[in-house]
Amino acid sequence: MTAHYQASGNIAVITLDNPPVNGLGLSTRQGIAAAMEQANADKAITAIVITGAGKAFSGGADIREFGSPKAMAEPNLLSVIKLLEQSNKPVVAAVHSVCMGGGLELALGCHYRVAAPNCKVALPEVKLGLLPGAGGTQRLPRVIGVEAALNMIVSGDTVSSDMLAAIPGQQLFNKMAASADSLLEEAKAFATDMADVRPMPLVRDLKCKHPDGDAYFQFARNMVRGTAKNFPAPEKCLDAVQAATKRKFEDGMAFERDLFINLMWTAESRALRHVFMADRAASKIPDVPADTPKREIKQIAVIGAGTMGGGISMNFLNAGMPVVMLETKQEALDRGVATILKNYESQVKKGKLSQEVLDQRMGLLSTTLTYDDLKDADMVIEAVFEEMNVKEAVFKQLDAVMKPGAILASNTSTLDVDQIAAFTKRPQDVIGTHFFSPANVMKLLEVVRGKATAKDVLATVMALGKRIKKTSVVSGVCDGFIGNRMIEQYSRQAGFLLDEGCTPAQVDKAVEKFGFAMGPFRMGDLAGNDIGWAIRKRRAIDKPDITYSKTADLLCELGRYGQKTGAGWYDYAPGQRKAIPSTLVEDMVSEHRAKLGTPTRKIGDEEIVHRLVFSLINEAAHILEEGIASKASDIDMVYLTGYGFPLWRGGPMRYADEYGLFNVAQRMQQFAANPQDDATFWQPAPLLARLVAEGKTFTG
Ligand code: T1G
Repeated sequence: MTAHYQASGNIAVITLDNPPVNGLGLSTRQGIAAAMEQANADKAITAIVITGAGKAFSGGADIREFGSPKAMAEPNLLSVIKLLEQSNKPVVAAVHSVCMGGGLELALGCHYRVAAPNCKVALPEVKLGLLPGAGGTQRLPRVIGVEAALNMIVSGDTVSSDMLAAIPGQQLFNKMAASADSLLEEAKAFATDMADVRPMPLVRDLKCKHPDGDAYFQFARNMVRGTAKNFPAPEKCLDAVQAATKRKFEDGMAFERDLFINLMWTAESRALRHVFMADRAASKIPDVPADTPKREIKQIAVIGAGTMGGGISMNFLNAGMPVVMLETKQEALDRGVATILKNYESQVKKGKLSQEVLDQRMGLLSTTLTYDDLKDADMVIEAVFEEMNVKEAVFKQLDAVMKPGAILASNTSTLDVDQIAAFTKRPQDVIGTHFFSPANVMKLLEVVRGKATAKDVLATVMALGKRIKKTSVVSGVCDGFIGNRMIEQYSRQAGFLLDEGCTPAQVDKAVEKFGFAMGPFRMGDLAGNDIGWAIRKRRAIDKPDITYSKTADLLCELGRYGQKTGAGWYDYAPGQRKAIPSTLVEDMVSEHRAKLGTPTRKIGDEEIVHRLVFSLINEAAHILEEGIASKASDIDMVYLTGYGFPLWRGGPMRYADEYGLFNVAQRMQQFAANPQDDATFWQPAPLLARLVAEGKTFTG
């Protein structure tokens, strides 16, 4: 079992030992129960200390068991906590490093708690679409007060043990140890002092009141409702804490349990738990072991000081890494540096950055017009014009000057990284690092692995992505990698919907109601409609059989590239970003429809959303089949962090599973029957068809 027992004099020490964070899985719970029985049966034992091995006291319930029979199997966490409270010898929790979720609830079931300084304490269940389900909503308010407890539980935020110990009148920590190193000895000494104290204090016996309960909770409820409209858990957290102030302890516990079990089965919680695991799984690459040696990256070079080059540079400056930025003209360099400085200065004005940190970051930035100055850089990222001949010229120069072992990365958003690698004599050192604009803000980083890319280069870049706080997802080489290849189909469907009778605003509204941050037409106006125009022109040569609505080309022919030209699918007041439906565009679309001579019809939101979202899903199934993405959860992370897919739906693949793959395939067949749509595209991808036939899911 993953909890060990050791008698130390008259003190029994129970050590949770379930790496990596002592999750309270079934074997750990069984271990604690057995140890409690042994300690209580041993007459020589006068008190009990519970602590955690490794880097945590406990990170809470074992998330890996959720949805499996183990999660609720006895002894469940409530039963274990009851054993602590009913022990005939005092139980002292020795808390260090991480004490979260069920881990904190376990500690709250002990008679006493001794904490090391700087321990991360939280009830983060709300971030998983849950609420503390083992007494946290009933016990925490009793030891730190209703308001402090409500803030922690509704936000899921982490608070340090020192901060909590400083709350006036708190009874969460009975003693603060001098350090994590002395914690166990100090806890054992404290246990010895408490061994004969009776009655043994129980948190459940403490009063839980708020002087202006109803008014306070009404205010809090209004606040929670305003910020969590698509997430049911926060308001349930509030209901549970309010119950702690109104009901007897046992009734409050029963109420909490009901709320917890109901939340466990919500689609939102399933989605958020999926995202928690998906986020961590993205860094696991099937054929690149976690202990693959990494190259040392200290100095970064960036080619291009434009929007992307500047944004990319900021990521590394923010991480305290020196960057040398190269351009072909001094005024381009000056403009790039000025933009970076302006970005930092606006953060200083908002109080998000100190002047000192601004100066430190700008001090790390240098510029040059000559490639020779890059010879000491450990990694270079090219962010020049998206034309292969320009990439060729740049990579040939880089190949000539960069030191051996340097990593050569391209920020290309769709071009063939294998072809770029072939411009050099070191294809094994070439990789794609596709940042998303604005590169210093967007979390997603597509790490494009070429056929020749060395495993240590891939491991190095993935670790660097983590260092600059990106969500890095590995993609193989194909046109558009993962995200843009899928958004291509999504955009095609958006165009077809215009041809069939929708307006841009109608499509955007439906998609934004579904939860996307921005609909396809508003997104086009933001990113620039000319980008898609250039890609379609290139594709017309490479893949002439792909059909599109002509509306997007007609729009660009009018010079309506979007916000950057003051008009796109929408009109914009000068200097404003508010999208105003454009009669000119709607007339243009109507005239285009008339020329097509095809019947137009009223299309409902459900069809709009599912034609767009299912097009992502079908293309994603092809991407998985081709091995461009190694797992469905990676595709979810791409869409959640790079394309504004609604978090509470867990990503397109999780959404497909929630909707039911059989239903997705059925709906796709109906779309295929639409003569104005692309019947070939709507044939279910072989992987999707196989999963439907086998009754399986994308995300397990
Ligand atoms: N269960 C199982 N595995 C967990 C885990 C957990 N609770 N927490 C983390 N891991 C794994 C994680 O998947 C990763 O695995 C490794 O640990 C390192 O994580 C009844 C029901 C604890 C602050 O929500 O916030 O208790 O990828 O990369 O940055 O009310 O993990 O190495 O294989 O994040 O040092 C409530 C969630 C559960 C805590 C550590 N608890 N975890 O951060 O490492 S619900 C949580 C975290 C609950 C009760 C309810 C963080 C961390 P791998 P990491 P880290």
